[in-house]
Amino acid sequence: MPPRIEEYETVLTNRQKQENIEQIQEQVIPSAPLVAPVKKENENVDLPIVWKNVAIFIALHLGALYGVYLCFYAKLPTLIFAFIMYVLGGLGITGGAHRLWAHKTYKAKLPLRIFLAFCQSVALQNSIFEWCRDHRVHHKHAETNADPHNAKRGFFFSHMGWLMMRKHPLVFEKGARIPLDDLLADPVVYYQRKYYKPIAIFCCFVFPTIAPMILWGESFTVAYFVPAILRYVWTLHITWLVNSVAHMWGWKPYDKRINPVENLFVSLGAIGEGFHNYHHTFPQDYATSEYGAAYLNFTKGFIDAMAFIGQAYDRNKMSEETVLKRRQRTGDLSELEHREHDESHEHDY
Ligand code: ST9
Ligand code: ZN
Ligand code: ZN
Repeated sequence: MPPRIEEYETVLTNRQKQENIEQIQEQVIPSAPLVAPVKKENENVDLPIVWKNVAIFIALHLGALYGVYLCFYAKLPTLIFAFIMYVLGGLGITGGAHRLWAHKTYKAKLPLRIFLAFCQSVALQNSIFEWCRDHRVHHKHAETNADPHNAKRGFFFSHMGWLMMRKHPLVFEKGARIPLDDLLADPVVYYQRKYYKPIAIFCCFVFPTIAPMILWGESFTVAYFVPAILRYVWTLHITWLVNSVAHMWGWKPYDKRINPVENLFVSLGAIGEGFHNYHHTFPQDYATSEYGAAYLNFTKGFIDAMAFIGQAYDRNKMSEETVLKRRQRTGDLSELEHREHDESHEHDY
């Protein structure tokens, strides 16, 4: 039986409604997809800027500039103390958050873990837990949008821009699959995370300010702006260089297919963390480098000294043979060929 005239009308009105909706969608959002988009690993999405963080970083940098000026008026012990705080904060990041907790390249006894957690708090770079969570996602998904500081998004983003905007949805999605139970199983990591704000404010700002005032009578202004603010901003930039410069400019002797590079300048500042091509190739190596403490790797020297007094143990090191095989398989061999003719070089591959 043919459909009645009212049924035709209903069908027509529905069709018109659908066409209207599509027309409106095209006008309002010209390229609006009618189905949910599939997120690709390197697809860019606009993420909101976190203006509060922008303001904090501007204030910190202005304070650091004032700190540079005040260096000329600081007492010598204050300058030495500021340098020591930089190295301690650095060790908390390199020997603690990075090599001990994020990559489990060696084991440490409780006193050393407490010391490293104090140092990591001096550096104020988020709690050990949060630092390691971002860093593990960085290694697993390097140079994709799931990498919190994806170097493919440019120098500024990978250096510090990523801390001034919301994270890409893929960071949460892929990050949720990264195992982190081992971190919270360590009471040092657990309690540092639980009381992170007061701990970090005390270690990064209060302690470096009051110690020079009490111990050798430094003025509040100099103590606050030099060993606290200037030293903090300096340590941040040195750390960030590993994510920016050491993902862009340098050599790739171990794996030429990846972005991370060996950069001696970064290694010098980051007390041994600029051997980034090696580190991304062999993340389980406690030295994060083929080379020892004498070769711009202060952190390795520190861990070895801790092993000597029984505080560190089970240090993982790649064998020379494994490293050489990997270099031959995936490394940039142009450097190897060059070295074959250089008889004075330490490493004869
Ligand atoms: C800083 C860190 O500077 C620097 C790290 C550098 C790393 C370098 C590594 C290089 C190797 C080592 C070399 C060391 C050399 C050292 C040399 C020293 C001399 N996975 O983050 P939220 C979830 S910090 C899974 O707020 P938004 C999670 O549920 C400087 N899930 O995202 C989380 O909740 P909760 C001081 C994840 O809202 C929730 O999402 N700090 C992951 O997009 C929300 O997380 C700052 O400047 C993940 N990876 O905000 C800014 N991530 O935490 C601090 C998140 O409760 N950060 N989730 O579990 C912020 O303000 C915000 O994170 C944001 C993003 C605005 C950046
Ligand atoms: Zn790492
Ligand atoms: Zn990296």
